[in-house]
Amino acid sequence: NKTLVGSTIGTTLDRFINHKQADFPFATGELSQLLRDIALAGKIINLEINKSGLLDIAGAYGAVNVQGEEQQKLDVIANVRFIRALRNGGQVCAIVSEEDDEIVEINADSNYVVAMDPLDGSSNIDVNVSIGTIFSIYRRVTAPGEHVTKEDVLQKGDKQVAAGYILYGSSTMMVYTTGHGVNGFTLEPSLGEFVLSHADIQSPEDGQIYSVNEGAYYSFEQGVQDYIRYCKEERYSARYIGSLVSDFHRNMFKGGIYLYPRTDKSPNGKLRLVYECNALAFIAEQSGGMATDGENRIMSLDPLELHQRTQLLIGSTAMVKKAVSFL
Ligand code: AHM
Ligand code: MG
Repeated sequence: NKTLVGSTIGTTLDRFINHKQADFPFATGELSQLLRDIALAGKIINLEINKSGLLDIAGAYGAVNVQGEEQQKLDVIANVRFIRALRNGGQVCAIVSEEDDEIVEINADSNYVVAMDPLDGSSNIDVNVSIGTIFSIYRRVTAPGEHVTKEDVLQKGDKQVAAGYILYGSSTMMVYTTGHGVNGFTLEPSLGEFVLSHADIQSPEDGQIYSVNEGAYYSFEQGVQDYIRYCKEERYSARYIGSLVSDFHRNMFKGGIYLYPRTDKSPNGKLRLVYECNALAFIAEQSGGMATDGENRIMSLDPLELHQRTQLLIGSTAMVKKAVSFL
C-alpha cells in the first residue's frame, strides 16, 4: 500500500514529499522542491545555531568566517542563508522577511512567494533557549516574469498553499501543512535527515496551559485581565518561553492557549500577521485548533502592510473560544 509506505514513522522528509507529490500527477513538483529547499535552509541554520555558543570563543581567537566578514548576529545570518537557499532553489520569486523592510525579489520567473521570520524569538537567541523559523508559501498573483507587487505578497492567510515552522529545541523539528493535515519531522543529526516523527498531528480540543507575558498584565485590556484571572482560578499551568514557535508547539501537543494581546507599548499587538501569525494559524486550524485576533479568524484578515501587527489568540479551540468570550 503506497499510502502506508510514504507515511510511516521514520520515513525521510524527502521520501514523504515525493510520495505526496505522487498524489498530484499533474502538479509540476515546484512546491515539493520548495519544501525541500526550506528544509535544507533549516538544516544550515541549525548548524549555525548549534555552534553559536562558540562564536565568542572563536572571536577571542580573532576568527572570522569564511567570507572574511566579522561574525554577524544569528538572525541576520539565518536571513542570509534562507534567501540564498531559496534563490538557488529557484522556485521563489519574492520573499517577505522580518529582517528586510522591503520585498526581496529573487527569481522573476518563479511561481511562489515566501513570507518568513528566519529566526524568531530574538530575546532567546543568545541564551541557549529554543527559537524557531516560521514560513508561509503563496502562489503569486501576477504572471511569472513580471515585477512582484504588493498584491502577490499581501494575500490573506487563507491563500497559503503551505506553511510551517522549524523549531530549534532539544531536538530540531520541521512541522508543516499543505492543507491536508499537519506532519512533524525530527532532524536525525548524524544522518542530517528530517524523518517523520509526528504523523497527522491532532491538537487536543481543550487544555490547561496558558501562555502570555503576564508581566504586561496591567497594560492588557480588562477582558484579557479577566481571562487570565479565570485561568488562575481554574489552576491552569502558566508556561511562557517567549519564543512563539516553542510556546505554540508545546500547546499544540499538550492543549493550551497562547495570547499576545494589545498593550500600551504595542497598541496593535506585537506579532506580525504576514510572517508570524498566518503560518501558525494555518497549522493550528489544520491540527484542530483555532487562531483569532479577538474578533476575526487570523487567516481571514486582509494584510495592508508587510510588517503589519495583530493581536493573536491561538491554540486549543475550546480555550480560544473561552478567551474570546471574555473580550
Ligand atoms: P521577535 O520577532 O522580535 O523575536 O519577537 C517575537 C517574539 C515571539 O517569539 C514571542 O512569543 C514574543 O516575541 C515575546 O514577546 P515578549 O518578550 O514581549 O513577551
Ligand atoms: Mg519574529
